[in-house]
Amino acid sequence: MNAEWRRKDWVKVRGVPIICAFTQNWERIDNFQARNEDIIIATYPKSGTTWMSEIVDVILSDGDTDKSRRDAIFNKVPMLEFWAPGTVPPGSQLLEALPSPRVVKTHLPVSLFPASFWDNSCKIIYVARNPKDVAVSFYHFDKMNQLHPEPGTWEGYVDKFIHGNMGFGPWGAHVKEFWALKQDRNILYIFYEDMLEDPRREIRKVMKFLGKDFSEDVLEKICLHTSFNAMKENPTTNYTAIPSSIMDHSVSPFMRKGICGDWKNHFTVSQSEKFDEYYRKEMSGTDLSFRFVV
Ligand code: PPS
Repeated sequence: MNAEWRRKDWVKVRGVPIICAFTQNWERIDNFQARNEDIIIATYPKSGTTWMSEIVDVILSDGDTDKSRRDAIFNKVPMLEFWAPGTVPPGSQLLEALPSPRVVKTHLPVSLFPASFWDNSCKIIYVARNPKDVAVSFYHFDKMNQLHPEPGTWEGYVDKFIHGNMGFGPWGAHVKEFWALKQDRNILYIFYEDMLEDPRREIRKVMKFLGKDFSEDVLEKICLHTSFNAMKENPTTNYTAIPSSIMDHSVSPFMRKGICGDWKNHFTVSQSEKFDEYYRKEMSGTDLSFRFVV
């Protein structure tokens, strides 16, 4: 990868910290032309995006898991804002070449959503995860992803998370904005912890949202294909096909643990108490809540 983009600090786009390399030619995002049939998978980073992407892809393949192995997840479900100039082409460009129905991955908060997503009433699947596990997963990801700034110490990282100094901005605003919008927009809001607890139930919700109805056998096949272990072993979903100059899996694998509660192995008691206080403040005045154990 071009050294110019390595370990650069976030660059703000209209106040939102974004991976430096992604911020080149931002008009490609603002002017992105959505299509009516587009399905958007929107998330705060490390909340189950890849899991949901593979679920949606295999649902659109009518449960044909061989078909879903046709290409790497980042080509089948391009991330709109991604770009590693000189190494990986812009997600917006990959999307332009895909036939409908396209599945679009994005971590952009509502304020940076291209207007055409709303104008076309695209279906949006939002996946949210408890912030303690998000912070842990993001920390390990920042360490292995060379396009991100170095995360520094875990102690400092907890403070950065609480103050919203994170790639794609503060977690709380992200999850709350989509929660508030789901009343009026075409948004299916799903929790990572619910997917872990009962994947069949949550996959059924996604099927229904996409207008699909499969037999229990096909549903079982989708569950197995999208289990953590299957996705960790599958080279099309485990991100090992991304150049190692971008993601260094020897530092931390992309498919790391896939559980709820790894935060207990990272937070000290005082960090956890401070974080609980932050979480209480963030969630006050909303009916949104998260599970920290399943
Ligand atoms: S990214 O980079 O923001 O798109 O990452 P994202 O895919 O949102 O989140 C990565 C975390 O999701 C876990 N994961 C899964 N968990 C359970 N089951 C399945 N199938 C699955 N696929 C991915 C992945 O391991 C990351 O979580 P951590 O806690 O780091 O293991």
